[in-house]
Amino acid sequence: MSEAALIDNIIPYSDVVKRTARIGAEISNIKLSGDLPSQTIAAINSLLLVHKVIFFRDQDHLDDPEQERFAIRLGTLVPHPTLGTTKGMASIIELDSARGGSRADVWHADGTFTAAYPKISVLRAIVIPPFGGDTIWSNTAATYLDLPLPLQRLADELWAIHTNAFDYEGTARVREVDKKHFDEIFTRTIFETEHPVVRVHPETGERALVLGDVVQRFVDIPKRDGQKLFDLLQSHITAPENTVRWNWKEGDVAIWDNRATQHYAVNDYGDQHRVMRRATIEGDVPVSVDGRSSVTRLKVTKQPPMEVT
Ligand SMILES: O=C(O)CCC(=O)C(=O)O
Ligand SMILES: [Fe+2]
Repeated sequence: MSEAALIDNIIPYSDVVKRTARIGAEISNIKLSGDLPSQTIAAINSLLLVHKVIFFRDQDHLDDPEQERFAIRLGTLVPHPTLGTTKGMASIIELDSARGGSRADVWHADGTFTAAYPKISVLRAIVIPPFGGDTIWSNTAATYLDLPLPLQRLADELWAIHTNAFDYEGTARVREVDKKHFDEIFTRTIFETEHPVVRVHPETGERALVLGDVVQRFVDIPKRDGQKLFDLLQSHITAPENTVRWNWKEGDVAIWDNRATQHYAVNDYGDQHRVMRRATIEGDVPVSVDGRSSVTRLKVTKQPPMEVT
């Protein structure tokens, strides 16, 4: 049976509504849980591979344990490499706007400063402000396909170094509380990882760009040329035609294929309260077009701050 037929048997086409031509679909009439039949999980995975990010409204029945019971059906849960997890959970992190490090207003795929970065993230809206606070995703496989052939060839050959100690203040709207969180928690261990700029997706075989604001530089390319190349390629990723924007309601769940997307949480809700919880699924080490794998070059845990006497 083809994948399309599989989906239609389990999740009717009428319950899948595309949000844009290139990325995003809303799926209705499914109650996410750890108890879904395996055919439904397989259909969700197929929809994810096609649409890159899928949205489910009205999932208010989920709590943290049930979010993880569902997420674990898609793979192995992993803690965040520096943030750890919410107490008692295998992977869930909480992003609470009142606290530092909660505003992901940089273009990124999750955890690309590590080699085997997550393959899927499952994000649940807990508290949503009356205005603002949307999230935008881009399809990095469609972006690659849409590049002119000579730029595809150039990208195929490039490698980039991703680090969590990136230029955060130069990229995002950073509050004092965010800076403190970045210095003391997010970068408590500093990673530098070399990824191919084009990875071959392990399930679909598609070529997808691996970039984002955590890129520090390209391998063997001087800084100034590298910045221009980065701006050129990243600007195709963030082109509106390659993106979908989701206006959250409390109880919504978004699931994205982190191997073929980037995302950006729009920081336009001021001091209003916004809380999200994310479960994360382990990924595999990216492989380039010519069959080489990503490598972590640096992993250093900072010394605890010196005590002032
Ligand atoms: O707050 C959001 O909408 C997205 C946050 C984010 O980047 C993530 O959960 O990976
Ligand atoms: Fe993220």
